[in-house]
Amino acid sequence: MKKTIGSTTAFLASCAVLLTACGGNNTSTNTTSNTDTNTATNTSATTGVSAPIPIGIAVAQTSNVALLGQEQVAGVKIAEKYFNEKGGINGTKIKLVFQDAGGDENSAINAFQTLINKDKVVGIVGPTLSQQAFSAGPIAERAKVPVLGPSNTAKGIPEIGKYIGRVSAPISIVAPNAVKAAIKQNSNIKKVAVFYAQNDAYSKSETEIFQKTVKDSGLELVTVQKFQTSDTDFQAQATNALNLKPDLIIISGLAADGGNLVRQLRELGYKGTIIGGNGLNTSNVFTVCKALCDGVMIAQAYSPQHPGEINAAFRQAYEQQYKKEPPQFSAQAFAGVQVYVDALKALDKKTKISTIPLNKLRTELNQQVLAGKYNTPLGEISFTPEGEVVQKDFYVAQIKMENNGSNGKFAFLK
Ligand code: 1QQ
Repeated sequence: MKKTIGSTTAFLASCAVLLTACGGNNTSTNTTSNTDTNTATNTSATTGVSAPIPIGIAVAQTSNVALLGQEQVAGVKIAEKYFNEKGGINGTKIKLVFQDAGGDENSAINAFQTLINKDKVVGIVGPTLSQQAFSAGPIAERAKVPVLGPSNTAKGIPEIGKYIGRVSAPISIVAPNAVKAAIKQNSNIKKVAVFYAQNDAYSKSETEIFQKTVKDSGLELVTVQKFQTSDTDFQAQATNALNLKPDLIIISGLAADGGNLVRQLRELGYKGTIIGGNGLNTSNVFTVCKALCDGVMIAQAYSPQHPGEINAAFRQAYEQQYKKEPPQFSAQAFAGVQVYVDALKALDKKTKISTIPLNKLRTELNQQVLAGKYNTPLGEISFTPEGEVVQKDFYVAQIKMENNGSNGKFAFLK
């Protein structure tokens, strides 16, 4: 794991600006290793990639964002085992290389730099947040390393560059489903209060979509309240909103802040419907809002019920290990690894990838990723030329807590 101390952080931050001075096959990432020479032998720019084939994973393993990132780690680990047991890349195993992308932009930049320059990965799955992707993505774009965002849902992610795609469907497609489901469940909804974290790119993007959907659905948007993802006390905003007597409250934030906001709204006596955005889409919110999480509705880009062999295998492996149904973030992260595996297999059939120099392989992999169709646990997906995921099926789930207030589940709505 990286250390981000003092001058190293400053150095990497300046790399982000001055990429030409820092990129390429350098030894700049002295954050992790004083034996950089050992990484240059088999996976250098000229000799091709040796077995096992390194795929980089840069998701949040620490910070509050790890509430979301740990589900991604679970998903990719299942993918690594599953695809290696199926023969890897036409007989050559893959190896996931993890660098903690933490919860902020600098940690994601550091993780990307290390994966690109030291670990010499063929492609990256990460980071966790759109907020981080807008900073870390350009690093990979400049180095011509493919990136698949496993959970970046804000507007504008594929547009970061030619090498930046995502397997996470954009919020503009996913989020409106929750509003439709809420109206279907309660036709008396008229007044809507919206909350969002103003320091987070996904939250800002999602609230725009939610607000538009509310208006387009003929509902009255009575207030828009702002907070920070670092906030723990929401009394002022919650009181402001509740004074306006909303029948529906929609929250775009992350798990810790979003969960606390749900709890405080209920503690203040709010009885109406609550929709949570993608940042609340984890059973890790259960420990935050406990019994008061009950009833929160969240749109989904994955259902554990999705038919097909690969989802059955993924689900079985997940349930065996974690004793619960796989969540969306795990399924999307699995799909990210799968896209690389399937694309590498296709490339390898044309030219043995062990003979392709790393720089060339990264570029060819990027092209192959965009060209393919993938039968994943999310269903069949493909990509637009910009790297936007094309996916068919979306769902809405509602949190059902058990009376003890610590266990619960996401119940999928019909
Ligand atoms: C984004 C998101 C987050 C909620 C993912 C964890 O959707 O940052 O785009």
